Amino acid sequence: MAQHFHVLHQDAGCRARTGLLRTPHGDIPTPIFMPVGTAATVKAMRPENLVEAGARIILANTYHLYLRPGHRLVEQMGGLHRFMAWDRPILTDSGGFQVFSLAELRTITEEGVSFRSHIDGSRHLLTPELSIAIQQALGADVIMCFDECPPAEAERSYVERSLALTTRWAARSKAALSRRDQLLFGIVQGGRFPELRRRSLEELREIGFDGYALGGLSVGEEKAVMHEVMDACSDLLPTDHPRYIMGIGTPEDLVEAVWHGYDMFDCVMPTRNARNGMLFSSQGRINIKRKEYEADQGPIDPACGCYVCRTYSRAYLRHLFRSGEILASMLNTHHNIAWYLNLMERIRAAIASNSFAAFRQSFYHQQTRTSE
Ligand code: PRF
Ligand code: ZN
Repeated sequence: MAQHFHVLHQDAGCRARTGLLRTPHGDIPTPIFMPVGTAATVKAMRPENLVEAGARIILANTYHLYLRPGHRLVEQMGGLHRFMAWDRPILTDSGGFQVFSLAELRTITEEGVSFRSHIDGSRHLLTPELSIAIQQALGADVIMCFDECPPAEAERSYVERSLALTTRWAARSKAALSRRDQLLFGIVQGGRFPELRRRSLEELREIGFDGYALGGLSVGEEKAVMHEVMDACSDLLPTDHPRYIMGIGTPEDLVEAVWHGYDMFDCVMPTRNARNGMLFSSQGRINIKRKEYEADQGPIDPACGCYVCRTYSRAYLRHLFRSGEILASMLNTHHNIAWYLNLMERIRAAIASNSFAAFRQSFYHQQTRTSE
């Protein structure tokens, strides 16, 4: 039994479970959603707003913080928690995804990935050892192995070689670890091929990690493929370790992933969409710039008890957004994060009462409204 994770309750009717993840900065109830704070800030949110919105753990990115302001500077400033004035848990991603989605002129070798910064064009070589050194300097509670995330359309032979490389990088990531207080998670790759996913997972379990993540999902594949991969890995994942799906997703994705037995999630969707005026509600998505909200005195979501819904009308939020006001991003982000975290709370309550399968059914019926 892993000391840092406990399953609290296994739903009697499906694979969903609640759990508790212990970290140096406190315990986290699972299933949990982690708002994304790429550059040591969840855009438009002060830490106290995050706490008010119910955030228990946030995610930050190795790739961005290494390039700017530099991990040694963050370390000198007392580490990431002190630097950004957030004293709850943080998870850092390894850079193994951002380097593929953002960097220019990438070359992958056994050693690592050499690339040019998307900020100033400077050349760098990111390796498993450097990724771990950066993540140790930043000092997050949970850190990730350095991996290769192949594109959704990559052919089988490529994915097969790629996952073998990811396994070797995972072993090097673990060997590079010198701090004992951080949890290290392995990342399962293998693309859309269930048998490659299983191979990747078996190889990672052989090495042994504090938690296991599914990478390479939500990169443009069909939903059915994503569900098939979640399903294929579910049985092979150790039940007494946390299971994290990286970079998902929509509220529907989260419900589906929990149903398959996964515990941790992150996605830019609630924060990024908020800045574009797309708001979540219990009746589906709302596009706040639409004319229909011009004189709407109601809150974004009558079923949401967040600060924004308690205080402001749709009419005011529409006005702020159309005027390009900074406050629009702040309030919209606050609501979307609170809404996502409230969804996770309702998910945990449903599991605790063995009624998650019913919750899932009624959730699909409710989320009917779509935004355009
Ligand atoms: N690897 C890493 N981070 C990630 C991903 C991945 O495959 C994804 C894919 N959805 C998001 N973030 N290291
Ligand atoms: Zn709200």
